[in-house]
Amino acid sequence: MSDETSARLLERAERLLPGGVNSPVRAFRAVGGAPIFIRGAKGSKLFAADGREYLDYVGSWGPAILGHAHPDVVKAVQERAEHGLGFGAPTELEVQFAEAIIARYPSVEMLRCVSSGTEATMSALRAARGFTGRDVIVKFDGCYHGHSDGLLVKAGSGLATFGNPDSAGVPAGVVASTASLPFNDESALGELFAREGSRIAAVIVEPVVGNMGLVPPQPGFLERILELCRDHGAVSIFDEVMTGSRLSAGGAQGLFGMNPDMTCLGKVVGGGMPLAVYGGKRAIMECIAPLGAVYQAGTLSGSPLAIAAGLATLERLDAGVYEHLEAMSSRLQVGLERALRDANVSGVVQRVGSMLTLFFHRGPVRSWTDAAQSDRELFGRFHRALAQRGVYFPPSQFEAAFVSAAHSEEDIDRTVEAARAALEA
Ligand code: HOZ
Repeated sequence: MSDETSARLLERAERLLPGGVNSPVRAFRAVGGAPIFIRGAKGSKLFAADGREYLDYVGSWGPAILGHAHPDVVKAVQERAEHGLGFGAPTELEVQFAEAIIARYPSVEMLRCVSSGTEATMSALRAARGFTGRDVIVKFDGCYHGHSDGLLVKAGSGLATFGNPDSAGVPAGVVASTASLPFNDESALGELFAREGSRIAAVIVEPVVGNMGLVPPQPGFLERILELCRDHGAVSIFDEVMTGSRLSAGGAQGLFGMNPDMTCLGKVVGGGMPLAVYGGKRAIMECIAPLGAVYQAGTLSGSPLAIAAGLATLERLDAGVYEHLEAMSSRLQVGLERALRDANVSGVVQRVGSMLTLFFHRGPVRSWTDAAQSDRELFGRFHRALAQRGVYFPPSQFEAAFVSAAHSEEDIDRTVEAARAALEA
């Protein structure tokens, strides 16, 4: 649903920006609606341009784990801004940030800051190729790792939403060395390694997928990735841009007790600012310039404002916050499951920690093949009906919803009531 103010703004925007937006999923086309323009946000609430209020489960697509405009995060950015917005030179803050990440991610011995998740995954793969001297990278269908050329193969999320599994404008030669396999399929991975193991530079995976909707790994799947990489001298990369410091202080790898060779972080660790990280084993990271021959650079990398927001966020993510996130998210899951049952609608709610998806699919959804069978038409109707009732859910069947520390029991109960009415509408 869109209000008149948003409709007017969209008309202006569409003349100037492709689809009126700066990132495709925001256009709401996947749910047959029009985007709601946002004026501001506080805690669990978004305020639309027309003044309407929404309970938010997009959370800026993940970063707003403490809720929007958390006073300590805002204060940290304001205080930092007084001292200059960026210098293109090292700061003590970057060192503190690297220490904070390494303390939370034992698998990361050395890291580099970049400005977006796309940059992090793209650079991690370059490092892995430089380190191994090999070309082939392996990903999984429905996993999205940003929009760099070599990764736009069966990449879930926005691409899948638009029924466009691969992007135009990507040379065939670039994706020729990307293999995409079914997620959760250990035998397909084993067979590929048996055939091509000596050519594989890296396997990159979202350890808990957020970009085909929320799909958890089957027991043993991630372990098998790490084992095959180890046995064949390939680099294992966990793309924790969505899950990092959200599923636990140490991300999905902290939750599962795993030790990948490399990790990509973004969203939460940047506290809502443009900041992402790639890091991992020292021997791999020492391939990065100026220590090694793998080049990667960025004027805004390590922006002091972004680092200040990231540090302020990480410092507030204590055990109490994760307990609250779990309690609220589980309450939401149970409420949505009951609402589905009572409305006699076929659907499944998949959740890990504070990330969840209601699939209009009988479930379980274990792979992209499963996710793609969801009833997207029904999701679109559900989404529009929720928005009419003041609940802002991710505008695609293939995106995870995020609960924040600012969501209260009352927020969750209101959301469940809205979902109940939306399912019965
Ligand atoms: N890449 C995000 C979805 N997985 C969308 C980001 C945005 O539109 O801001």
